[in-house]
Amino acid sequence: MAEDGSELWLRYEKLPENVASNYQNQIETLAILGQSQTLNIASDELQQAFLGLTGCSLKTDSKFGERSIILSLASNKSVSQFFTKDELRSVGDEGYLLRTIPVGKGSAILIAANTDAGILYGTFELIRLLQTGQPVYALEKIESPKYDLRLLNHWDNLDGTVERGYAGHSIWWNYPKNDEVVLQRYVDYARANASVGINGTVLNNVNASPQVLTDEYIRKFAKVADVLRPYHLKVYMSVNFSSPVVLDGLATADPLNEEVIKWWKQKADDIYGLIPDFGGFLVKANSEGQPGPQDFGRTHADGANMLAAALKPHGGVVMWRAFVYSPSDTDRAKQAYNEFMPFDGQFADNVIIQVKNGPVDFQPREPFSPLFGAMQQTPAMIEFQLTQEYLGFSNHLAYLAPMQKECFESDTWGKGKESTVAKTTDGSLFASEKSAIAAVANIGRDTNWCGHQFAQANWYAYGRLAWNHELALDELAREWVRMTFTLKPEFEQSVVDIMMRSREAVVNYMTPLGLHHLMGWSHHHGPEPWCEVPGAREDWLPSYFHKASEDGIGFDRSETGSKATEQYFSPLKELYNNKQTCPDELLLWFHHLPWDYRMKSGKTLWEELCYHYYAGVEETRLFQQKWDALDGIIDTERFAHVQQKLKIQTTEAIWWRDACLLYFQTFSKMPIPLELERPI
Ligand code: GCW
Repeated sequence: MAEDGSELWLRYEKLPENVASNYQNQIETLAILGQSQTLNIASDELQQAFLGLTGCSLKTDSKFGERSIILSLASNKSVSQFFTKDELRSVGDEGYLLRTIPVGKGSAILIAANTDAGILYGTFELIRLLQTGQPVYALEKIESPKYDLRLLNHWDNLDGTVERGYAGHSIWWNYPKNDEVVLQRYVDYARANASVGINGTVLNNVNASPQVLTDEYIRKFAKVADVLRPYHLKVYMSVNFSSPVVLDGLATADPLNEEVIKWWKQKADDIYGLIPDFGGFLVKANSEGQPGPQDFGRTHADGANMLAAALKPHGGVVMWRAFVYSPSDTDRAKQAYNEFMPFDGQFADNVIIQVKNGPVDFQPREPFSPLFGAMQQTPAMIEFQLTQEYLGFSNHLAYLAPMQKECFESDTWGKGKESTVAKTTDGSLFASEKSAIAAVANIGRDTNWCGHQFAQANWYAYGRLAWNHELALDELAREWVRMTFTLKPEFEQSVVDIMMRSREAVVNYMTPLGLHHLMGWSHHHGPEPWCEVPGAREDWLPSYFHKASEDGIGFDRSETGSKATEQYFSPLKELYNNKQTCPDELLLWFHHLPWDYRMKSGKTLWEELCYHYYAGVEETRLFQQKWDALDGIIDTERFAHVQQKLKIQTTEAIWWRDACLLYFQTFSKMPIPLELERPI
């Protein structure tokens, strides 16, 4: 067993003796009814897991009996008596039934599905139950995913660097030659994703190089696709809108030009010739300097629909990003909505609009993007960020599932009460051909994949939530801790507690009360609320967002300011508009308030700010204490790694707190409350 984190949560370490022997008594053989590469993978994984966890191997058989685990397509006659047609229909193409069935005088565990993919997902669910020490004698699960397309986006450049990557170089591009190691890495990547239900991956940066569409790179994509395919993981590509001009010298990339249309059609045909199950294109257009249809006086709909038409005959989709803003008088938080709403309903049915969870840019806390709930004629998908561009890189422990849950559960009021972001995107409120969700990956070539052992939890939990956004956060944390570290309750309790508090801690020491975008210029590391860059775009500077001056702090987006609140439905609009009802967590996102403004707590705004910044730092100290107390429970290597990271986190939390408060104090001219600065 490696102790470096390389196995992620798929560590099949021996369980405590009583748990292991319990499983041995209940499970003896593995019956595989059918033949396919995916079934072989499922069976190998289960055997490997069972052996590791119990110390005992499973005998395989083509028939089942008492104490079998049965992997079977539902169409197989010998299992069809164990479920109804309705149940089968309800699990769809990717779901499964996991059920204890009576066999002879005893019982067996049946994993049945309509497809091999469903069996693979069901197998990983059973493995998860075994790994976490759950009882398996009366299983009854009928599962299917909430989103159809569940993707990772890699911001990986072809030279091997990773934009906003903090875990080493790209796992996809520019490897030194060593095929075997690389291929094994891809297999492990595919296993990890299959184990949490992720079924698609974009292999290159949204700031896309046109080169990906050369034969050389299409072949490289195909090679990866061949490895990922049996794990039910499809490959997608980010494309550059100027590709026809750059690669083949066309005079224009105008999406209505015949030559251009033909060019993309041919490219799509070439890709599908090599990758028959290719997923589709992800496009960042007319955003942060990327080319797009607007360069030719055309619209987002013109651009997206042209690409969609090229992919349509092959069943591919276009994920068209709504991350657009330009230096203008309009509040940056309003721009995506303004640009996209006029086209709602004008996109082809295989276009999905990919919208960042918040209206600005992956900040530790933002309100949800007002496009959710508002775009009712065009499918919208959420884009989360797992790589911690704004949450301490791979140095800070920040369990992001609570942030994702906050977004899922936000009520948009788009169709009245309970029109949550989840429901407006998963196909349950607005009809869509395919519902989808994506997250920017935090994965690199580091041995432990994600830079920080705990960043693995974000990959894990994202996949699980994409499968079912209703899963409980602490449950998810608990299962990840058990799979990744140990079943020992004292460890689990402390570590789950740290995880559950961690995101709020980051918000507090970086950007409390709705503040945002206070980070360092360009690299985004550490605080720089004072940042000024001669000639720089105003909407890239922290002062654009915090607007601190002697009269107060915060961005007035209410009706007396930029009126961004108008992009939300009632009664949310009114709630945000009114500083009395606006939740504290978003107060300075929506309001500019004087330093002595009286908060709900009775404190002044300045004092409240100080309390939040100090509380954030205290939390990181608490995390250190809690972790230190666990010394000796897990392997030294991972223990020391986390211990060291937590030290950095505390140091940087202090840096954030002091930098922000001392800078803001130059305007507030108020003292830091004595009980904070000089605690007895
Ligand atoms: O968050 C910003 C990042 C850019 C990124 C961009 C985007 C890939 O700072 O690095 O570019 O968002 O999402 O397109």
